[in-house]
Amino acid sequence: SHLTSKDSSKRKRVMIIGGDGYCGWATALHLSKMDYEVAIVDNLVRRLFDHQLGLASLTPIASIHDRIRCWKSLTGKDIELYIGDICDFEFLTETFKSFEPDTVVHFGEQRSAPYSMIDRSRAVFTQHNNVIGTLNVLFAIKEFREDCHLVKLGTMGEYGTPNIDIEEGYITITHNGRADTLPYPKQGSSFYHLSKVHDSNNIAFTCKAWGIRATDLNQGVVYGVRTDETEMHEVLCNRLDYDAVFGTALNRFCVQAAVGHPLTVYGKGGQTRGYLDIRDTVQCVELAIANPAEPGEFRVFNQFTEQFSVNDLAALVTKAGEKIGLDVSTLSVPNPRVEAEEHYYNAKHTKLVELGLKPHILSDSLLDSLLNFAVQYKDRVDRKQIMPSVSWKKIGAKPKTVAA
Ligand code: NAD
Ligand code: USQ
Repeated sequence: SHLTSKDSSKRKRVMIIGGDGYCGWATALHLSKMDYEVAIVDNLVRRLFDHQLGLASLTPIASIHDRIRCWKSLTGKDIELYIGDICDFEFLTETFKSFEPDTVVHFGEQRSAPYSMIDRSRAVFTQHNNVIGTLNVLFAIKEFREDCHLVKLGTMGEYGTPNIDIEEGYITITHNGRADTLPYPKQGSSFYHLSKVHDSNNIAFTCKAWGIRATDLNQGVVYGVRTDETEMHEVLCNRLDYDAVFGTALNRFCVQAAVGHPLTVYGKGGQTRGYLDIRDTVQCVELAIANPAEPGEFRVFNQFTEQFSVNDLAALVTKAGEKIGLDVSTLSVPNPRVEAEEHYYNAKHTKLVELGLKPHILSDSLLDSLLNFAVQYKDRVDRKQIMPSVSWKKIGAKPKTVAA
């Protein structure tokens, strides 16, 4: 009825694209808990990749329908669900007209660098899915919801590993006596990371041309699995990827330690990246939503809390594993990627802290709990999925099956 009409309700309406995934599911529950009106948009393609590649999350994950029903029964809160592909503009139009979002949080992309380097068709899929999906979101905002704030998940990997400090989005350069503040140079090192660079360019342009308000969250590597909301019930449990295609560094090392597999350090192990706890992912996204960008503003935040090299992580997991009685060894794996293995790295990350982020820094207790979590599910681990099988140099034009 008009009494509960969407625009008159004071609760902010947040559409979470990719809300069935690792970051998106945790964020959807957190925002629902914080009394935002939440809708999930997802085409479940991530679950299909698992089937196609023969992979599975360490944790058993319930269907999105069961997840949402369970949340409703525990909290009384509704999460709306729209199943479909954002590359289909008619579908996206319907979701916008029906839900009328004040904020769109866009997690809905193919996010694995190795997946994008399997073969030509996966490289093309990744860039099409990510770039066209984001373009459609920009057009939907322009056409149907021009005041809607776009919170877009980018990646620290857009910057690469330059031999100077990494700023948050922009750098002021003086050249031949003139100065300007320009987009920070981008050097993605996979077709996936480059898809995010292309997205950033499209978003920046539409902020200028159409007055879109957008926040690009250049997130580092996420670790952990539990958040306050997902641990309320086993049906709400989040996914935890440990395989060589979708698993990320620290999560993989904890699962490897739990099953007695040597830690897979690629190359020299000096690769340094920004990392953050998934509990901080949900906090950062909430801060960005609560403090929106201005119309026409293209705001960039570097979303991570600490820097580690791969060797640092291996040492931390080795020490934490020993404490709970695991015998952890490390294996130097020939690097399947093309990347710097020893390099300077110093990236700014102050803007989210200025908005109030209280970081969960990587502690002994978190490592201990993540390791124990992995031990609890260790019978589900398929050891054949641990060693990398996708090579940046051997990427082929022909469709490849990735089997160990
Ligand atoms: P994920 O694969 O677990 O989740 C992505 C979700 O998006 C999936 O549920 C998938 O089905 C959905 N999706 C993909 N394409 C879609 C489309 N065309 N239409 C509708 N839904 C679609 O990934 P994640 O780890 O949760 O990452 C979420 C976002 O955060 C990604 O954009 C990723 O690049 C970014 N990010 C992730 C990490 C990390 O460490 N996991 C780090 C930095 C940035
Ligand atoms: N690495 C190892 N051993 C492993 C796995 C990874 O040495 O077993 C190394 C990689 O070579 C790389 C680094 O660890 O140098 C990080 O690799 P990763 O797989 O953890 O992360 P990455 O491929 O960069 O991608 C992940 C997410 C992606 C997100 C990105 C943030 O999958 O969606 O964008 O982290 S960032 O790294 O800041 O670009």
